[in-house]
Amino acid sequence: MQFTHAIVRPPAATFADGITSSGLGPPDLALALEQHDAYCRTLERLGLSLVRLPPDPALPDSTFVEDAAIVTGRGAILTRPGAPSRAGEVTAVGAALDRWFPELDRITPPGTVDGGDVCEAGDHFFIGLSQRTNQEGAAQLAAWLAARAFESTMIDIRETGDWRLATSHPRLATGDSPAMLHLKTGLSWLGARRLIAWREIVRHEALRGWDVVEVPKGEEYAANCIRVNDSVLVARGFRRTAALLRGLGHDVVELAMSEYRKMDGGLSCLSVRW
Ligand code: CIR
Repeated sequence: MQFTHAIVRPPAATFADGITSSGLGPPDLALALEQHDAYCRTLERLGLSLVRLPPDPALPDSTFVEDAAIVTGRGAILTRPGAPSRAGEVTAVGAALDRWFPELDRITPPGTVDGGDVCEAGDHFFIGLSQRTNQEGAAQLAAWLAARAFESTMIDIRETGDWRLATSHPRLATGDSPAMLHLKTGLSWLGARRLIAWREIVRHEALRGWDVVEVPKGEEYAANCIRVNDSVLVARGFRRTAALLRGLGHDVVELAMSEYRKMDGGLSCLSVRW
């Protein structure tokens, strides 16, 4: 769909206190703010009006607004983030969405869902079962989507998952690949039937029938890219991925993401788009 709006929230002074497993060291706040600013300007240049939430130092991960809500062309639902330290993030995102979506639904206990586990691909949604999104939350979301005539399939990315839906492919986080925090860490929609994915899930049965582009080895971080209207935003510094996408005809915009990567965040996490 054509996006017209996005919620964004700059990182707070406590950004470095957020959850991370990257081992890349603490983020530089000034640089993170600069990168956030460039991200916002790009969304505006692509035609989006921004709803800017103020930074909240009590919620160090709150710049990753994507995890707090799922917005579709047929309604919006607030999540229930899987990390307890992130539970409070939903309040401000919900208040911001209320103007456009007064009948906001929400994931309820014991369900948990992080927006980063929800990959919209037109009328189809891929839902990741992860350390953050549990079976109950995924089932609630699938029912909510079905009531709005969306289809969904689940992809289990838990290291110790039962792989019911992925009988013939290896577990994630083995070998030399990093672990997948959210489904969209390793899967993004590029428009029409095209997806980009980590090698580990390229052959997942939920992706059968889709045109799945494999992210070049060593450039896994770049799999978290976002299609925004007629462009695809890709993290800067992943030349093979950018060239691959350009070769497929995409208008690629590269954005510096180094400070967000240090906190396990990617391009999609920094906005809720509709
Ligand atoms: C977290 O671990 O929750 C944050 N530090 C990063 C969240 C990134 N969000 C996303 O991929 N949707």
